Amino acid sequence: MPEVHPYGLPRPGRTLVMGVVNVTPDSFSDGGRSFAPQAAVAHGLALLEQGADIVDVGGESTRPGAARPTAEEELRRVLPVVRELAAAGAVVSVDTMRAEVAARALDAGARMVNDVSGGLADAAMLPLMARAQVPYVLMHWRGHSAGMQADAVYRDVVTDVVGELRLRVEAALEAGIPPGCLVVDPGLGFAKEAGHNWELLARLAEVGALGRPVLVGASRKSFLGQVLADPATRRPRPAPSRDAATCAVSVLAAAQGVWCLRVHDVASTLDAVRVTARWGAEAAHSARAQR
Ligand code: PMM
Repeated sequence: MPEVHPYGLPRPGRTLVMGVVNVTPDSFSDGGRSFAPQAAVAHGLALLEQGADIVDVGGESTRPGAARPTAEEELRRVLPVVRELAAAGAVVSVDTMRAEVAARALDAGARMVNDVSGGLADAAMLPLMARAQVPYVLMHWRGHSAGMQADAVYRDVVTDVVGELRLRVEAALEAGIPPGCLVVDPGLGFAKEAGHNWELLARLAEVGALGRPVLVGASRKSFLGQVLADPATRRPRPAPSRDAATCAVSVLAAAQGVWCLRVHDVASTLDAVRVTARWGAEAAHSARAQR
């Protein structure tokens, strides 16, 4: 994985932990628990207390099949939450595909933009990010949630995802976004079947070969629920009970040098990445001593 860091964000010497604050009525993984702006702010503050390096505030559910809110509704959901969390000292990322929402959130104190469409959903997004010059996550994406699982067709999922992400990085650079702002994300669960997600995780180094910091969002996703299915009923494990599995993915991804993990349960992943960093430092030290 590349040893590069996006401009202006914390560098604690380990993988960063981004806590999820969904301001949506229908997020699959927390059942819309933080929907009311005040509840979302309280949730964000709790994640900060747990040690989140970044809090990611989103007002659009990207659950497969989800309908989109209007831009006005998305703004109504995210702006008060961004404003309050930024005022409380949080490094706030805004999870949006809309340039207007990104711009207003940056004005309200957000310091980073997480665009699950990699700049494909809104033609105004890349020019905005070229002007804003803040960290910008380009996620692999093939279309809006309503029909995205029909696009989960690949020759070789890792080669195809890396190739499509490379095109997004090139488009971002051509638009004038500084390379030091760009982060890439393989987009687990977005136009991906469970097997595709596992293949991407097992071959994360190929995503890192794009030369940009890598963000991974595996937290509580359904491919983990499938692995943990009840052996008797074959029913997948429900989302709120997938945190230990998420933590296992966090360890394995951090050990591969992933820059940031986007998770719901910050405390467990923070412990995991701290242990992984300590282990990695010891392994590097031993390797040097044996030389
Ligand atoms: N996943 C979700 C939402 N935003 N952003 C990035 N960069 N990567 C992801 O994998 C990602 C994301 C969907 O998960 P949620 O509904 O649990 O927030």
